[in-house]
Amino acid sequence: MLVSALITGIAAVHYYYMRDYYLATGENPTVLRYIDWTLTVPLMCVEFYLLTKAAGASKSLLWKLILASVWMLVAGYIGEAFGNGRAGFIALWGFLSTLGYLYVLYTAWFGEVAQLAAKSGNPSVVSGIKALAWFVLVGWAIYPIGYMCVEGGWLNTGLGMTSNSVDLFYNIADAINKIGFGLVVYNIAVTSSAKA
Ligand SMILES: *C/C=C(C)/C=C/C=C(C)/C=C/C1=C(C)CCCC1(C)C
Repeated sequence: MLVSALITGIAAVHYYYMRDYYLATGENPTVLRYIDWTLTVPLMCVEFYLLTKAAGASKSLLWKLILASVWMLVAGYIGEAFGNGRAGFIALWGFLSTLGYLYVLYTAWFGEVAQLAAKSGNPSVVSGIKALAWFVLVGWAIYPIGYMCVEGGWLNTGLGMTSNSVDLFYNIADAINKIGFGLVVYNIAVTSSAKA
């Protein structure tokens, strides 16, 4: 619960900064956005680790998840900040970023996290990890949609989406995922403590 509070708290502070930045410049707050994600997404990996720790999750699992998610964000930042409308560059870094995403997605659905959840023998951990895995599959997939709206991105050139849509998608996705993760973790905490 503490980690969930940190995630939403850190995001809240960054949203105030992002609002000020947007009002002052009229530009997308890309740097602030990625600073926020670089703190909050690894904390989501910490949640996966803590929830499966009793079933034997190792530190190396935690580091693999953190590394994959930071790779995803660094590659995405490079594509977004230095793309300058170049379609090939943006697609390449978007692809490289997606590799990190797929690693987290795989681990949550079929890999170590899923296996440890099954091993835990705790039904609220099993269903909670499944719910988080759904968030990673559906909620996290909104971000690449936003990314593809940047100038030179596939949805920008293909469907005429503007770079304003980037922030719209990112804002919606942040609300869904950060609050969603928090509610799932809260539910696990409440149902597990009721049984204990
Ligand atoms: C609270 C913030 C969260 C959960 C942020 C998640 C961000 C992503 C899942 C971003 C993914 C990206 C790709 C998979 C490819 C294109 C570049 C990114 C960084 C937007």
